[in-house]
Formats: sequence, C-alpha cells, structure tokens
Amino acid sequence: TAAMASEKEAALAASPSDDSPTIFDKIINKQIPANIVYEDEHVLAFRDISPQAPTHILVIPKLRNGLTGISKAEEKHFEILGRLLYTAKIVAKQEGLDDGFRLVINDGPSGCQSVYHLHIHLLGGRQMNWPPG
Ligand code: IU
Repeated sequence: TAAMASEKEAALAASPSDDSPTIFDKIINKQIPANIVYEDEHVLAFRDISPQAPTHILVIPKLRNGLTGISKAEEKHFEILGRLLYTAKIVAKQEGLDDGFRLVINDGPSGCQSVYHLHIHLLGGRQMNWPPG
C-alpha cells in the first residue's frame, strides 16, 4: 500500500547514527497528543499513528539512554528491555488479544526502522502472516 511504501521510504531516509531527540520525546513529554494506553515511571505505550492492524501499539522507554535501536543494547539496558517486553504482554492482555499477537522490533534501514528511539510494535486483532514483508 501507499502507507507501507512511505514507511519504507521514511526508514531509508532516517539516519541510524542520529541520536538527536525524536518525535517520541514530544509524546513522552505530552508536547504532542498521543493515544496513550499504558504509562508508568519507565515505560509508555501509545497507539501507532498509522496502524497496520486493529491493535497497533508502540511500547517505548521513557528514557532512551542510548537505545536508539535494539542493536545498541548493552548490559545497562537489561532491566528496561525486560520492562518493555513485560509491558507489551500486559497491554496485549488489556487489549483483549487472548488469541495471540505479534511483537516486532525494526532495526536499521534494512529492518525498516524510521524512528531512532527503541520501540516494540504490538500488533493484533487480525490473523498475522509469515514471513513478514
Ligand atoms: P519503525 O519501526 O521505526 O518503522 O516504527 C515507527 C513507527 O512510529 C511507525 O509505525 C509510525 O507509524 C509510528 N509513528 C507514530 O506512531 N507517530 C509519529 O508521530 C511518527 C511515527 I513520525
């Protein structure tokens, strides 16, 4: 679709080495609106602006702390990485995705990453396919 094509274009245009603040900081700081479905001290989850499934939520760390992407993970990130995965599970339950769901982390240009603030996609509410595109 056109939306998917532009997402890929955005991913290929984004700079993996750019560690300047992203739009997600503005969402975290409530400077721009987002449909927030879960929030605690460490983690925020909000609906993706361009949903690819009936449920499409992004789970992100409030403090990026160098995690522009999963490829930048170090031992200091062990705790937040666990929190992100656990939150994805909590939100999947909250969304009623009892039949199953998918978690995705895109990394780098080839992985189609367009925002360089680590995020887990939670997708559900329809039958997923394999392999992904
Ligand atoms: P990606 O894995 O980096 O490609 O995912 C970035 C996602 O962020 C993508 O699904 C966008 O639709 C989504 N998004 C958003 O929800 N709100 C925004 O303001 C922007 C991107 I920019």
